[in-house]
This record gives sequence, structure tokens and C-alpha cells, in this order.
Amino acid sequence: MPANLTPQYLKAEQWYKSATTVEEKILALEEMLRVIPRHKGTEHMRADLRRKLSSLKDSGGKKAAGGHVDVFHIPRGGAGQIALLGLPNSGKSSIVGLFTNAKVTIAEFPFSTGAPVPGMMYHEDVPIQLVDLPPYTPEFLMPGQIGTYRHCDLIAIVVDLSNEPEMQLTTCMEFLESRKLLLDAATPAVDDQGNALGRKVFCIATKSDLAEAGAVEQLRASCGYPMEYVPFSAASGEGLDELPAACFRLLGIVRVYAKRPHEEPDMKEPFTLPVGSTVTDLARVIHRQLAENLKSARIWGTGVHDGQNVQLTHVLHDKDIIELHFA
Ligand SMILES: Nc1nc2c(ncn2[C@@H]2O[C@H](COP(=O)(O)OP(=O)(O)O)[C@@H](O)[C@H]2O)c(=O)[nH]1
Ligand SMILES: [Mg+2]
Repeated sequence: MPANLTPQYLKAEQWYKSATTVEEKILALEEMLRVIPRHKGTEHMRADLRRKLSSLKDSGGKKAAGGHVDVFHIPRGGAGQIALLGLPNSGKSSIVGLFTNAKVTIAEFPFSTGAPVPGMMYHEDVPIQLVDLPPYTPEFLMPGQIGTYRHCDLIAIVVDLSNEPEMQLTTCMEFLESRKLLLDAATPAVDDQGNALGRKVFCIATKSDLAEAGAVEQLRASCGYPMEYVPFSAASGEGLDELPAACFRLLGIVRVYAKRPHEEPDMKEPFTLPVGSTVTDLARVIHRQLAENLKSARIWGTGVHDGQNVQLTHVLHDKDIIELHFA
């Protein structure tokens, strides 16, 4: 009986074949099993896929093969982690070099970046981690590199406006789409625990100093995917304030300052929390056990009178100062 495989299945199979890590192979196999037509003709194939899947899971799933250190696993730092994706020479390292103290290599020749380089950028007083990465080309991605994209909070697609920007963006979008790294509202891809595989993405349209007028609008119009475009230039300084601000906004976080009764607030190190977090969420971040004894709170900030008493379910706003009262 013919298997009659669908394009959806063949795509997942392509993903499996190109997967360079055990984690990716597992995700791709799960997708193949999810989309494979269920009839007599695919019975053997399905059994075979399930066998492969369980043997991969037994082999240790997320650990790097052979117990080696995975250089593409970058521990998260700051309020959020942003991984840069782009073709060779698109200007990724220049961005990380400009905003952080990281030692990046900037060069006119491709593949000058050989391993991920994390650095801390600041939006005002909020630290945000940028990760410079080797380039992507349809022919070559460093084995393991997909893991960095899989586990970051936000992917920044870096497009060089001076060199066929539409082709660059299409190439990156096709890569993200084929690995289920795009959040698709209609059919969000999930792993077997129900976690979304897709990441939030946006586009840094760089080298704007070399671009023709209207290049960013053209790029936006050429790509159907809804996302933000931030014009930038390491040479002219365009976007120097806007890029960190956009990163902060797109990470979906608020920063708040905590204060003890009768003391001044600590304005040096804000706490960062997901948008929508409450007074109780802040208390949990400060001290999980103390949070149970939280009795009341006063807030100076948005939508309240100075020092107003609020419920523990009150939703925090960016730059609020919160005084916590424990029993
Ligand atoms: N004119 C101009 N050149 C840039 C800009 N950003 C990077 N470059 C140059 O583009 C080349 C590649 O930059 P690099 O950051 O190493 O790209 P990567 O391969 O994506 O990391 C280097 O020669 C940079 O000096 C920019 O905004 N404007
Ligand atoms: Mg580089």
C-alpha cells in the first residue's frame, strides 16, 4: 500500500535529516509522528519512528552527545537573552561589539565568528544579554547552534540593508520556519510537554548608512510575517537608543524597584518580571518563602496615588516602586 506522504510530513522529515543534535532529532521525530497520515500504508513507518524516538530519548535527550560540554548552551544572564541570526557579514558582531564589552571579531571576511559570544547590553538600568553567533547559510550551520536559538527568549534577525536584504530575510525566515522556531498563532508547534517551540523574533535592519531610501519599508512589505523592524547602523549610530529600547519592549518585561518600610528604595538594581506580574510575583522573586508572609504593599508609580495601598493581585507597571509589608 502506498504511504501517500504529505508535504507537511516531508518537511518534518527534512528537519530530521538535517538535525545535528539529539534534542532536534527528538523534536523532528515527534513532528513526523504528529503529521504522518494514519492508515495501513504507514503502519510500519510509524512503528519505526516510535522506535527511533524512544531510543533517542533513552540515550539521554538533552545532554550533548558523548557528555561533552555544549559550547552553544549559553546560560541566561540579565533580564532576557537575545540570539542573533544572520548571513555572513550581515553585521551581527558589530552590534554585539557596540553595545557590550564582549570581545567579538568584526571582519570583512565571512565566518569570522566561530562560537557564540555573549555580552551584556543595557537599556537604561536593565541588563539584556545579546549572543553573537556564527552565521547561518542554507549550506551550513554549526552543529549545536540551533540549540542557542531554541533556548533564547528572543531571536534578532540581522539583515544587511546594503546587500539583497529581501533574499537575506527570506533565507533566515525559511530556516526558522523549517525548524518550527516561529510562533505561529494558528498552529503553534509544541514539544511533548506542551511547551511552545517557537520563539519571538524581530528584525534588525542594519547598515542603514549604506541603504537606499525606503529600504526598510520595502523589506517589511516583502515579508508576510508580522514582526518589528528596527533600522540600525553601527557606522552612523542610527538606532543606538531605539535598538535596546525595542529589545526591552519585545522581551515583554517590566522593571520594578523594591523598598522596605521607612527606607529609601534600592534604585540600583531593578527586578525584572514578565509583563502582567503582580505584587505577589515580585515577592516570590525576592524570596519564595517570605512571599507566603506577604501581608500588604504600597506603590509609587503608574495608575496609583503615591504610596497607595494595593492588593497583592495588583499588576505592576514598568518603573513602579513597591514597598512590601511582611507579617
Ligand atoms: N557601513 C557599515 N558597515 C558595517 C556596519 N555594520 C558592520 N559593518 C561592516 O560589515 C562587515 C561585517 O561585519 P560583522 O559585524 O563582522 O558581520 P558578521 O559576520 O555578521 O558578524 C565589517 O567589515 C563591518 O565593519 C554598518 O552599520 N555600516
Ligand atoms: Mg560575526
